Amino acid sequence: MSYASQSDVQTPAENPVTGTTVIGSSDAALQTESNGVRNDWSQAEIRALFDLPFNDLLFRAQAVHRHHFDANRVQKSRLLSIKTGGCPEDCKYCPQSAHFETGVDAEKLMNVDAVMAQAREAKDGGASRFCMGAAWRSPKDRDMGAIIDMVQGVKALGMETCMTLGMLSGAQAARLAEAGLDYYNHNIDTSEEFYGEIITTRTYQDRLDTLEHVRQSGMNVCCGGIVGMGESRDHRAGMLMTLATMPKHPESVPINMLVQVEGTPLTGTDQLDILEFIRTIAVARILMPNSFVRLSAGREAMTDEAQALCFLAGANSIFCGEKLLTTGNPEVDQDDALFDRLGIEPYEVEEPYEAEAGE
Ligand code: SAM
Ligand code: DTB
Ligand code: SF4
Repeated sequence: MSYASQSDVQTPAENPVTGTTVIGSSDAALQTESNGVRNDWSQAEIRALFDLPFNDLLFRAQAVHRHHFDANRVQKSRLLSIKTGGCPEDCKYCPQSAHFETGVDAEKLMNVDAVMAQAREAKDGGASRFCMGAAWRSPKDRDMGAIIDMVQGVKALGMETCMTLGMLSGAQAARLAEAGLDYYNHNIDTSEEFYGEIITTRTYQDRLDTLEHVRQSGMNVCCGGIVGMGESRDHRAGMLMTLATMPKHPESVPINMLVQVEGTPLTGTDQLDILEFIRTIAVARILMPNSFVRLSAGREAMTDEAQALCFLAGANSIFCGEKLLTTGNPEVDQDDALFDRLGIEPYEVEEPYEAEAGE
């Protein structure tokens, strides 16, 4: 059934993620698709969503979004690079890889006090989650003590914690979960078919193995990817299919627009049409209706209008603060002004995700 024919009658529904009552549609297809989260999407179905007329796709994504979330709320996370540069991996998009001359110098792991000072600042700036990133292939056991102190310290401030440290063993994931880490970010980055064009120092299966360790540990999974790396629409559909066919969808799905950094092999790649980026957000929203879809890297180069369309397409999370890990992000005042103009309120602290059985 087409959503274009949906009735105007709206019924309040309980949002499974935020617990708030939202206005949803009474349309039968929407109820089925959005309440019974699906994990069996096919490549053809996903490609058909991408191929919809833009207005139909956005209408449909917004309908799904409203059924699950307050459409006027966006979650804010703050990023900090706790260990910058000198990474042994060769990800062609990344300014922190030691394989490329990008002007990003290798630094040591920050000390816990310095991280805490940044976390306090992030909290004062309205972030509800603090995400700490390290340019590692995987953490060394000798670093785990400091990492755990950071998790516990930031949690004590009343913020949610997220880390992205590279590949984890099952034992490392269990240790982080035990320390109270709320989210682990580990992106699949692109489709399995395109992966080898972008990274040669690890495999797609390595990524999936770590994601499985994180899932088994009980932590929330934050997993998404990058678009604008020269991939095809089928590759974008394939990336979303991997995410949307996981036995349980990632609770958080960052969609990054490639930030082209001088010195990385992907500099000079044809810019992806911003409307195609917005389509990717919309399709992610339809496929994973209970997940927070994060409009991640690339916002600095986007107009306010493009970002507004991303929110209309179902993005409901951003990184706030002038810096991502090593590259720029919009000024806080600029984001506040945009939220005001759009009537968007930030989530204070995101409610824990409570997935239903079978998701
Ligand atoms: N080293 C860890 C890893 O790769 O999992 C954690 C840090 S890594 C920088 C985290 C993510 O940042 C990558 O998976 C990628 O999706 C994203 N990223 C890195 N460089 C980027 C760029 N230039 N543009 C957009 N996203 C980027
Ligand atoms: C994610 O998906 N995007 C963030 C976060 N997870 C760690 C990182 C974006 C990095 C952009 C390039 C940089 O600033 O170095
Ligand atoms: Fe290293 Fe992560 Fe950058 Fe790849 S994306 S080079 S693993 S920091």
